Amino acid sequence: MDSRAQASTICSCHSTAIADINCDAQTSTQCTRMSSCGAAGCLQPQPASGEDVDLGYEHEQPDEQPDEQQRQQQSDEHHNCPALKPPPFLDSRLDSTDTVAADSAVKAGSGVNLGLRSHSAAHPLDPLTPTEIAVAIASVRAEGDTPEVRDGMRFVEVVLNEPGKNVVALADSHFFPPYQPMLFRSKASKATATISSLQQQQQQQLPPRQARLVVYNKKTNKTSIWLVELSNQVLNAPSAAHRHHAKILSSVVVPDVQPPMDADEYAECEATVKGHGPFVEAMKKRGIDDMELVMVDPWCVGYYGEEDAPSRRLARPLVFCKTPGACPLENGYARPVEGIHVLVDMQQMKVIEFEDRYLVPLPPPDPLRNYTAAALRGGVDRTDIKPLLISQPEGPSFRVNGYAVEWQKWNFRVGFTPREGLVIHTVAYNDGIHGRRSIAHRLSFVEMVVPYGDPKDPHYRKNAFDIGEDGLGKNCHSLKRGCDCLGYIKYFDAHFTNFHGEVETVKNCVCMHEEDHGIMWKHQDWRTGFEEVRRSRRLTVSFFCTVANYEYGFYWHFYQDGSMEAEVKLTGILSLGALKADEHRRHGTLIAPGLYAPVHQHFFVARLDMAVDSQLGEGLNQVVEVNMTTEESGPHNPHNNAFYAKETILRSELEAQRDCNSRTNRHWLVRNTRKLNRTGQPTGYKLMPDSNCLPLAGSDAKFLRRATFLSHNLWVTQYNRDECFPGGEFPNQNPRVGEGLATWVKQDRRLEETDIVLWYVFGVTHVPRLEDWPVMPVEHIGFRLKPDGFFDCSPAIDIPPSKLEVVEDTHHKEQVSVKGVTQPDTLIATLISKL
Ligand SMILES: [Cu+2]
Repeated sequence: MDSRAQASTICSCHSTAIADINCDAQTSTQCTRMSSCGAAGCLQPQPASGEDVDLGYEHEQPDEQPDEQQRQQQSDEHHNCPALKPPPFLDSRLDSTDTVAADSAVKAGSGVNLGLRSHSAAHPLDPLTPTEIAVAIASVRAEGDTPEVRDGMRFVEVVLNEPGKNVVALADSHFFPPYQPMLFRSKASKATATISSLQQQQQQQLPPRQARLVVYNKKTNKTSIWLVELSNQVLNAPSAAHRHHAKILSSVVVPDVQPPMDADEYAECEATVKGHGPFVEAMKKRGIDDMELVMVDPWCVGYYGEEDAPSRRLARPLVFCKTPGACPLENGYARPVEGIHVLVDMQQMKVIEFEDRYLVPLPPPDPLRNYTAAALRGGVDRTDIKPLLISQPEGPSFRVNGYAVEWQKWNFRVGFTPREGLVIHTVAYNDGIHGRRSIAHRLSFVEMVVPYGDPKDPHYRKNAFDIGEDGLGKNCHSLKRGCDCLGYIKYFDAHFTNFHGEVETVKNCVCMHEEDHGIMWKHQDWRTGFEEVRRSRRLTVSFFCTVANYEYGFYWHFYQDGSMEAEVKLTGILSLGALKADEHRRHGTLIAPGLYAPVHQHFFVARLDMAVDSQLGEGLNQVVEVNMTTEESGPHNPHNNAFYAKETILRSELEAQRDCNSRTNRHWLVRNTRKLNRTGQPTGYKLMPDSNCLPLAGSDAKFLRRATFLSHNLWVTQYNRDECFPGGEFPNQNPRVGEGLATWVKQDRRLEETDIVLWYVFGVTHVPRLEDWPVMPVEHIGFRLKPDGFFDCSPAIDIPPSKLEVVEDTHHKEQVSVKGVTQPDTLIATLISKL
């Protein structure tokens, strides 16, 4: 919940500006969202800078990059600030908000060229453009039978209806010519093309893009799903009126569901509760007269019984109160208001239940509650941090073309949805003479659950499904270079609908950059002192979101040894309760006098649609569980030292419900069933768990009805394009037990050689610490995907040696060397001279 309120953000790195703020003054804020349409229903699509609405894939694009002069012109057109010019090999559609290094000596053509074609048309996996979103919304709205129906439409989600894998493969045959030769279009020119080759081209044209809309009707309380075809002709129509008529492919009312809540609803709910007479009286009883100090955080009600049925759209807010006379940037979560029961009908937008049940004094203002810079926090910031600058004078080693990314030998596409946030599509590795080898079709986070362990009201009701009830993508942040990200950054924007059908853009919400990552490999010959060492570098793609009091950062790291890592960074503010003076609860941690943080868990579900050495959709993968096993004592193990990696094929979906086991170093391999490496073993990638846990709530806990997928750490399913969200698409107030993953696997589909989807469930049990207050230092959790027999030797062997660095300080310059170690060049020269 939250960001709720399109809450404006102030970056803490703007310390100068903030330090100048008088706490009594109204602070200025920066809105991170920009609407391209002023009023509900108004169709004024504003194409993004450089946005190309030409969806005709039939145009052959030139292989060559534009010449230097053209590149310079393009760059100048898009960049008013000379210091912010991108290197010319970067996407020419970069706009002025793309932050790039100010290094002047950027060489054209540096970076690796894997044959990625430049293109101006959208790839079928590109997220919807603002124009496409606006056209889809206008078309659906126009379908409303009456003005009342049209007025009641609220647009929960408008996303690309992702095409089938065959369509993606066809498109990739254009973007990555060596990959799919059988689909690669004939290169014959139109002038000389034969009739058959023209027919072939026609057949190979990609289908029009489609949008999928989730629409909630506030008047009827009905939820519907729409599919709209976005034809080229409509998007290029001369007037807005014509653009209303995109083709409606289907519309279905989904019974018995409540779609995710929206920031607009949260803001309205807060205002409604603060205007409710009995609530105002209850606040007065607690000494609160100024409703401006009150914070109302709506939480979804979950499903505990028929009273929570989705025939009503419900929220149970939590209430907090800031301190009178304190700074407007005060941490308001430090003073929870206990004992008030409020139930809000979010459709009618009115309080339908209110009860002032008991009185707990507000915690006294905690002097350690704030997290602003020193002047406002009332503390002292440390002063001994020297500048640390990331310098990439030749630019980055990645290349970007639209949403396609190449880095070193990796290539993939960036996607973004309001629900999942960042999506990584079509991950592949360029493996020399073996060509472009596929690893995964689609990677994303598809559900979260955060259950709390305190049995008392209101905490027992806190079981947030942050993806299905709210959405990670639509709560994302605009990131800022120097604060959120360091170095040479490529940012991607995200375009959404808001609740009223207006298109909003969050600039710079996905950050991509390179990071030094310490040592990749190293060996020193102890006899000669000869040493080889290579530094590791990783490419990091990430986004951050705020869900009520918490922040989550989602990172995908790509390494030079063929590994990938998924990492979640948890930070933000604890969800707190107030205690009476003499009260103690064992279900949490006392943070400050009267202030208490209940224990809880954070669970994440990653959906990994794998394609190891498979062409997309080919279905030649299987999953093998590996357990390190102690050899039985006997003639084969006379010294009792033997152990081995025991492999078990997970042959069906019911067999493939597995849990982590650190005692056996359990992990899972996704193997290609046909492709062998040089030792005759199947090629594969392994899923390596990090620390993990399972739910600590009793098996009869009500939230587990909706979260049956938490009962195992690993699930494996046969790919089905309709199976996307493990708790179903609408977990909010969901009365159905075990909907989603737990139901799908009852089919027990075969997994021995098929198109595999891994569902990895991982979590952290959070026993709050005093050190998590007032804002929690990042907690890390994640997993790795590592090649296992995929390559014939270390793919990191070809990383070149780094140059020795010259360290400069104010007194002297010296060459860095390690005492006792002969430099390689010197040693090699010596060895050669002895030959
Ligand atoms: Cu936590």
